Amino acid sequence: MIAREGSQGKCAGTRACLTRHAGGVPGRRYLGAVSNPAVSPPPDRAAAARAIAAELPAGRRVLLTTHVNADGDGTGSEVAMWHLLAARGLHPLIANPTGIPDRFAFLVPPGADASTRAAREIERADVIMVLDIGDLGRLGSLGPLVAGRGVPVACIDHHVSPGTLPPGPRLVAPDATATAELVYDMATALGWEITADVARALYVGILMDTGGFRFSNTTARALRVAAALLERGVDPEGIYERVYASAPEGRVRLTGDVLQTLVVERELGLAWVTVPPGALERHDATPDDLDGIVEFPRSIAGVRLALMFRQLAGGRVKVSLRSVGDVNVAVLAERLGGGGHVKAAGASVEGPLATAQARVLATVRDYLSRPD
Ligand SMILES: [Mn+2]
Repeated sequence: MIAREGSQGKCAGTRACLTRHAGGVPGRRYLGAVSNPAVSPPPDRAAAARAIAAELPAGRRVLLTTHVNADGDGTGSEVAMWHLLAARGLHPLIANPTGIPDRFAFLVPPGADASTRAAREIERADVIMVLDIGDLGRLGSLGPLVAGRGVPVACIDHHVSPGTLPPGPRLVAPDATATAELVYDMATALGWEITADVARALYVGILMDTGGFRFSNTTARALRVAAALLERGVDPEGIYERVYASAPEGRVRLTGDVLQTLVVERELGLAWVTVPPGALERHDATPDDLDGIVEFPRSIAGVRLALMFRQLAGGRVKVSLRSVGDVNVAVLAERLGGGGHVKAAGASVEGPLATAQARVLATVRDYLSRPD
């Protein structure tokens, strides 16, 4: 399923290699070195990076956060930024509204994750940096605390969103493959060294947001950035094993339960699944274990739009939307009060489950029969 590289560049991970490539000039060739220099950032991203860096003199306490149910991109971007800032004499801490999923725990340095005391750390922060989301609403219980804090709130993100965060510098580019790509751009624009730890975290972000380099956001540039990260010491097979092939038994059994609910409407190219009530608890699973299940209905021949429904604790219903071809789920999600990307989006709609499902299905059937 996932292409694996059998060998790495011959200087990967060595100190000499890291020194030689740090801040490398595009196009320059190094005698005796693999010739894949840093991928240079576009001017607008470089300018945005400098505006964020202006808020980051040494000594500041920087609180890093991401959306509820952090994914590989949110976590990888936070961890990479933690290393980058710590190396520059700042005091970064990660504080998320929900815990970091187990499968990404190997990325997190000891003491870096303060999510269990997030509220207290928000009070102590000089700067807040929100990664992989631009909306207060997706910060869960931390949203009001961030909104009321009164310190600069920097944002690095690649989502299409209304951007409801408090004022602060922004590095937002919906055309970026992943937030991790933007963190890479920020580091290269500022000449900050991409160490092996930074590279590994950023690679996980790009890998997960492209579904293992398969989705439509797998751009040539994303692959160039991934190649540059490999040259800084990333072990692709080791990372594949950690994030894709270390599933708890419950995740596989949960997948089985969810797929039992599959409904397909062939005429419209529509397919959906529903997380059965109590399934997460039954399999000792977390919302992270649902990641990727919607790819199964999407993988059916002729399906253009796949949905997954899940009842949330607060009574609302989360719907995940994935599309094939020209179906734009960013537009659909917006009609439902959510947002996201052209081929992957989500919304939280009013429950209960049956009502939400009926409303969402009416909206998407209408869209699929009359696309504009
Ligand atoms: Mn992302």
